[in-house]
Amino acid sequence: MNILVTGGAGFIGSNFVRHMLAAHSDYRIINLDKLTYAGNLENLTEIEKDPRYAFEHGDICDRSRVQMCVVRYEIDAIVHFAAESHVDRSIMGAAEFVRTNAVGTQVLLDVAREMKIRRFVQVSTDEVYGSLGTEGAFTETTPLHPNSPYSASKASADMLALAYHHTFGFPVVITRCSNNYGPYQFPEKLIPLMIANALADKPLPVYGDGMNVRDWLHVSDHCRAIDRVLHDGTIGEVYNIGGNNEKPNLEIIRLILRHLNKPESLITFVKDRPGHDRRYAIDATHIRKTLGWTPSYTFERGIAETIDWYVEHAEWWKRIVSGEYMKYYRALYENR
Ligand code: NAD
Ligand code: TDX
Repeated sequence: MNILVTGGAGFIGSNFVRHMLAAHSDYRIINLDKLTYAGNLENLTEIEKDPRYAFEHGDICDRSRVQMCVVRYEIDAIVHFAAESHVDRSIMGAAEFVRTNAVGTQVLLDVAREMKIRRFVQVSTDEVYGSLGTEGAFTETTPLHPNSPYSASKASADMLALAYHHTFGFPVVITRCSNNYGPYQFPEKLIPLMIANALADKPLPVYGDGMNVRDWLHVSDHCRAIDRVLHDGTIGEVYNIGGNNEKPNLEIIRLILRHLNKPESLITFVKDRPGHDRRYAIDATHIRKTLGWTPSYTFERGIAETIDWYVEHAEWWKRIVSGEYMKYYRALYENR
């Protein structure tokens, strides 16, 4: 099978490319990525010379570029990760989110339909469901209620994908996963940001009261779930993916500090994120029952391995947290 992965130089995409090459010896993986600030070919150095892998630099909004990839590599299936993915950046400016996440998905769907692609996996997020109170969990039938420009743009993409299925019978499947953690996550996100700051003895900026809850899943378990949905998911269906692992942000931050032997005095409460969703929790019964997927990582093991990975790969994130990134960091956190 020849698979076009979009956004394969990002956090989850690069873990997925590695997973697929390891799990399927006869597959070819083509990575189409624009290399935005979040795309980093260093995430793929281990496999870049594998003859079953190819990189194509390009934008998913560029129709002819997408068409060329599909024809040249005789693509059978598309797994679509490429996105602007950070909620805080979407609050600073929504234009790129609408362009890549909504319009980019429409361009991909159009080309894929024209070229009779056999399967299209739309990689989405639990954030499209909005925010929960203290009880309950999102199921696949929970109405969409996106609250941030980021989640609104992802919900638009999901709606387009489902509309292409309904209208044209196009073979779409959608996955909606909870928060991922693991190696190669861009340091703007909670866990790598807190690890990097703690290692540098810098303040850890906690939004609001630190009691917002996220449902954390190791990235390799997410990749295994997408692999299952790609192969055996029912066309037109949505699959929630999550590990039943809800944690308030402060608990995660304290755990990181303990693991690194750093003082809790580094914790600094800052102004809340505007429109901050209070709690996410995923009910993953559907994928567990129908596709037999279960997470393999416990959170204790996954988070310990992840913190150690960032300690051992300081050169990877130190290259990122200089230059352009510092401009963004100052704009978001200075005087907050
Ligand atoms: P990321 O920001 O680390 O990576 C995004 C990748 O997409 C980068 O390599 C970037 O260069 C590429 N890209 C951006 N715009 C592009 C464009 N116009 N054309 C081609 N490539 C482009 O993101 P991530 O955290 O790996 O998330 C990947 C996907 O998974 C996203 O669709 C996101 O919504 C979804 N998701 C993420 C999480 C999470 O916790 N990180 C959870 C659920 C779902
Ligand atoms: O500096 C910070 N301080 C802080 O308190 C940052 C960056 C985050 N937070 C809080 C906000 C959230 O409650 O930590 C929590 C997690 O924040 P993020 O890492 O930005 O993730 P989140 O907003 O939950 O969105 C993530 O999960 C779903 C991904 O970024 C999305 O791409 C995915 O769809």
